[in-house]
Amino acid sequence: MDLTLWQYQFRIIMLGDSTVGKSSLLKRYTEDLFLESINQTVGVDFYVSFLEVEPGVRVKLQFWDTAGQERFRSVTRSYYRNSVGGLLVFDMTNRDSFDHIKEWHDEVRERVQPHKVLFVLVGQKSDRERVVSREEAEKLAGQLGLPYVEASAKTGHNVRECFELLTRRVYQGLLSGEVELQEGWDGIKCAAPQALQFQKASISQASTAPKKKKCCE
Ligand SMILES: Nc1nc2c(ncn2[C@@H]2O[C@H](COP(=O)(O)OP(=O)(O)O)[C@@H](O)[C@H]2O)c(=O)[nH]1
Ligand SMILES: [Mg+2]
Repeated sequence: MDLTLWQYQFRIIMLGDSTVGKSSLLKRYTEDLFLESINQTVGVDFYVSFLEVEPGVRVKLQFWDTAGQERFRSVTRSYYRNSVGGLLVFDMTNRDSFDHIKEWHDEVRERVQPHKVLFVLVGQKSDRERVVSREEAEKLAGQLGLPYVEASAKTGHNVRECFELLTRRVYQGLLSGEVELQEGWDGIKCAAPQALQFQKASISQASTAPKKKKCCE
């Protein structure tokens, strides 16, 4: 597979308290590595990976990882702004990190307006003894309207599922019109801008908006 070929690019952000294992999840997913003492992220880290969401439709995933500003609750607006997907991560062995999920969720939603970010809730460190039960995590996920996955960057359990679920959710959101390609916003990019222009023109001429919006056909 030629990895330089992609139809869409989604920008994804990692959210949640410091030390919940955001960088470890990314490292496990993109490099299949786990480090017991992972370096504190310095600057904003970028990771890239590719996923085929349906036959012939390849998505380039661009991940942004915080530079440890989350420790001081000082993540800047520019970090959120151009993102279409977010993994909301808490540590199942750390109740505070779970209690802060709603704040992360609300803060991001508020800051990205008028755009929308789609989330998946992740309970991390499933290899360790938990203090947050599956029931309460599922209840919160239900209240926020998000899917919930329990994972471990250490063992690799469900790591792929978290990222693939989020990617497919964004892709479905794109097809249904829940999220849209927009000029001047980098949350979603399309590899063929001319096709996008053409599609926009045909949508504005059509009396009813099509249900499926694909720019690369
Ligand atoms: N037991 C266990 N430890 C983990 C897991 N994920 C991360 N860690 C450890 O938790 C600490 C913080 O991880 P890090 O990825 O830097 O968290 P971040 O601050 O959210 O990016 C590191 O010492 C990791 O080795 C996991 O799934 N299980
Ligand atoms: Mg980190």
